[in-house]
Amino acid sequence: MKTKKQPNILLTGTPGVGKTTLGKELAQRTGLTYVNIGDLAQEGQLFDGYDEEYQCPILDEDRVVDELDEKMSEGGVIVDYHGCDLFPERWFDIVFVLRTDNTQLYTRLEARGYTGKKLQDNVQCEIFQTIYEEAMEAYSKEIVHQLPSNTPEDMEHNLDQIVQWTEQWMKDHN
Ligand code: DAT
Repeated sequence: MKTKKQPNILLTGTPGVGKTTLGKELAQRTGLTYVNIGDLAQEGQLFDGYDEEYQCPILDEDRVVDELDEKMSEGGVIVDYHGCDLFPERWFDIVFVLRTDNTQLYTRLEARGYTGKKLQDNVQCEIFQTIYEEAMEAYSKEIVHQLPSNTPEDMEHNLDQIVQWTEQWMKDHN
């Protein structure tokens, strides 16, 4: 197996918790590559059908995994997705689940134009900590960390923590 010089990081959590904002800034600060799974699927049309209820295309998970597998084995990738059990466990060195208080999240998703069932289901997903539980099932518990993401101060603190972790990982592996 090839040894990686840079770690792979998964940023996951309910839509609206701040994965994209954090991931892009993290890429700037660490030099790692940011990959948004939604965008990747859109660009490659990696879809398999259409979800009428949520009015969105359904991700073709196998094709997404195939598309990224080689890049992941090289390391240095920050993956952003609102789910986590579709990826091979071996891909990630650490998993961060961003968490947002539900009133805060409601406001953010409403601003994004979510309404009705889509808005309610996403807020409920956060209340039931669905993605956190999915992450704890899919990955070794020691590598799964929750990060509060309510304020700009939280964002800055999270960035600092992950940058520090990344630097340490690279010292330990090079
Ligand atoms: P996601 O990629 O998880 O869907 P996002 O990065 O697009 O989320 O963020 C959604 C909105 O919330 C966006 O307007 C930025 C804002 N936001 C994200 N994290 C925040 C934080 N920690 N404090 C305040 N606002 C935040």
